[in-house]
Parts: sequence; structure tokens; C-alpha cells
Amino acid sequence: MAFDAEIRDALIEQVRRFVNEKCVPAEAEVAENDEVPQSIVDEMKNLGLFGIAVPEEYGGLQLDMETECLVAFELGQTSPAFRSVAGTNIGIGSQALVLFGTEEQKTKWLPGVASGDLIASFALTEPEAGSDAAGLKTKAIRDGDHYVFNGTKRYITNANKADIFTVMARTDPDTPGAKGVSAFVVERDTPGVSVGVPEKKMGQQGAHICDVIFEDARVPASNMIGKEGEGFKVAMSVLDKGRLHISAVATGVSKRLIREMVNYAMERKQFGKPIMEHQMIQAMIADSQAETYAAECMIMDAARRRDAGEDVTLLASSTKLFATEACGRVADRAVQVFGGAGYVADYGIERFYRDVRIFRLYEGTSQIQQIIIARELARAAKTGKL
Ligand code: COS
Repeated sequence: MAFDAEIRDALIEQVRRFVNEKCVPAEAEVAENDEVPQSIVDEMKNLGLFGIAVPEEYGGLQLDMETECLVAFELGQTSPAFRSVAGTNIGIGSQALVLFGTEEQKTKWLPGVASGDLIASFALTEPEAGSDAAGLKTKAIRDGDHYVFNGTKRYITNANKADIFTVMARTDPDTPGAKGVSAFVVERDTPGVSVGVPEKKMGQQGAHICDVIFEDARVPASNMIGKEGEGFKVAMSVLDKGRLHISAVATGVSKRLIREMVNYAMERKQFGKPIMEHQMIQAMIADSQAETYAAECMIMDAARRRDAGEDVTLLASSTKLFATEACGRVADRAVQVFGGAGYVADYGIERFYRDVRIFRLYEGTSQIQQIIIARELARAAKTGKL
């Protein structure tokens, strides 16, 4: 929905206040307890954050991509674990349903997704299918009016809280690669579906990833999203959008870290003056600002083009590659500007340094983004559209 500028600004302001007043003060506690407090989750529900990408008719805010990215810039300005609570409902967990679901499927699940009462996860990755997602082995074999699922999904964000999974599985075991894959909604309480214990991770404590295991789990055929054999395309379309969203979250973190760097550099004195007056500190902060601004401009342009109906595969991968790599450099410089304090937990900078590392891995590694960019350029050249 194209938002009236005033309503949009009010929403952004509300999210900014929520981040500053509720999330920032709870960052250390969330990292320590590995859990986002229920009061904060409830506030996210009240703000409608779980439903920002769900159509209004199913109870969501139906933000356009540009506004979603503006919200993500704000949500990014605190520990990424907070965003992750609603992240899969906003993005990869729900968007297959939003983009390709039948009316019946949308009516059944999207209102719960929008309110946050139903958590949706995206289950593509497997122990032996990470970057090579089309190599997935989880089987879904037709048996009457059901499909029988067997296999394991790995590193599935929010799996321990999920009520529904968007699962990509091989419905045609004789067809290797992308063509044999279909997408489904699988409900958590289906007999034969179990979830592993959360993995111990490098960062983003408070956000969880787990295995999801299918053992003869019978899923109604009516839960298929899109057509049989088109599940890989469903997943890739979902990821095109997800990659823009993650770029905006990473850029939000970069903005926060620039603020932290400037504030610290203005206070901290060495060689008789604030370190902000030392040119080598200035260079690190200036590079961070220039790269973050470039990422912001890329994200806004790609988001507007997606809103205008353009295919943004090339732009989403370019944006994710640049914005998440830039965020990694900004986090590294933040540690450097803080010096010894950057390495000490009390200042929170080392936590961000660890938290942002995943941005360059999930929803497609930087190397996968490079491959997609090169392929899209080659395709454009072949069709005379370069
Ligand atoms: N939108 C719609 N369809 C797409 C698409 C997109 N963005 N990208 C690919 N497809 C389609 C292709 O058009 C092709 O269909 P046709 O054969 O009908 O033309 C099909 O999907 C297979 O695509 P492709 O041949 O490019 O598949 P590959 O196995 O060679 O590789 C990559 C695809 C590497 C790009 C993919 O596996 C990928 O993105 N990997 C990373 C996975 C990932 O991000 N994992 C994170 C999990 S979520 S945290």
C-alpha cells in the first residue's frame, strides 16, 4: 500500500521510539538470557510489526517495500535479535503465502501471521544443501490426498517458536535440481514433525535456529503453495524480497554503529584532544558514513523499483552484497575506534561485531550474491538488455 507521507512518518517515528525506549535498554539482558522478553514481543505485536508485509485484508499493514525498508532501517538500530522475533513473519516465513498462496491458504494462516499469534518459519536449508539450495533432499511423496515428508532442515530461524513452516521439498525424487521441488505450508503440530534444540551461535543471542525433522509426516496436498515442481522459484522469489529487507536491517545496524563511533570519539581524549579530531579516526568514521549512505540509496532505489513491479533479482543481490559487506566493515571499524573498549563486552560494540557476521551468510552468502549478479548480467547480455 502506498502510504500517505504523514502516516508513514508517524509509523517510522513510533518504531524509532520503540527501539530507543524499549529495545536499546534491554540489549545486554537479551544477550545474557538468550531470550527477548515477552513484554517486548507483545509491544511488537501492538505496533503491528509482525504484519507489516501482510495484506490489509488479512489483518496486516501491507507496507510497500520502500516503507518496509524504512521500518527495517529503524529496527536495525538495536540488537538484530529483536528484529528476528518478527523477522520471519515479515519476510521469508510468510511471503510464499502472500505471493503465491491460494485464497483459502491466506485466509487460514495470514491473520495469525499478521497479529504475531502464529510464527512462520522458512525451511529451505538442509545439512547437505546450503548455497546449493536446489540440491535439497527432503522428500514429499504423494499418497492419496497427502504428501509424506521425510528429511531434515537445518539452521531454521525461529523454528523453536514456529507454528507453521514454509517447506521446500522434493516431490519428484527422480528429477534432480530445482525442477523436482515444491513448496508447502507444514503445521508444527503435524505428527512426525519435530524441532531440534537451538544451536549455540556466534552472536544474535535471543534469536534461535534449529533443525526441523520430518519422519513420515503427512501433510495435506491442499497445503502446497503454487504449482507442483515450482517450489524452488517460490523460494527464490521470496528471497529476492528477503534480501532487500536484510540489506535494510544491516544498514540500520551500520547507522547505529556510526552514531556510537561519533559519540565515543567526541568524548574519548588521547594526545590531549578528542579522538574525533584525529584524522585517522575521522577517516574510519567517514568511510563508514559514505558506505552506509551508498547502501541506503541502493536499498531505496531497489525497493521503489520492486514497488513499481520491476524484477529486482539483480538489484536485490547487488544490494545485499554491498550493504552487508559494508556493515561488516563498519562493525570492524567501530571496534577499532573504541580501541580496547571495543573488545570489552560492557560497551556492546563487540556484540554488534559478532551479531552482524551472519548478514553476509544467511539469505544467500556474499559469494552467492556475486554469482547471481554475474548470471543476471550474462542473461541480460544474451537478451540484448544489458
Ligand atoms: N525468481 C524466480 N525464479 C528464479 C529466481 C528468482 N530470483 N532465481 C532462479 N529462478 C528460477 C530459474 O529461472 C530456474 O527456472 P527455469 O529452469 O524454469 O529457468 C530455476 O529457478 C532454477 O534456477 P537456477 O538454474 O539459477 O538454479 P541453481 O541451482 O543454478 O542456483 C542459486 C540458484 C545459486 C541462485 C540458488 O541456489 C541460491 O540462491 N542459493 C542460495 C540459497 C540461499 O539463499 N539460502 C539461504 C536460505 S534462507 S536463510
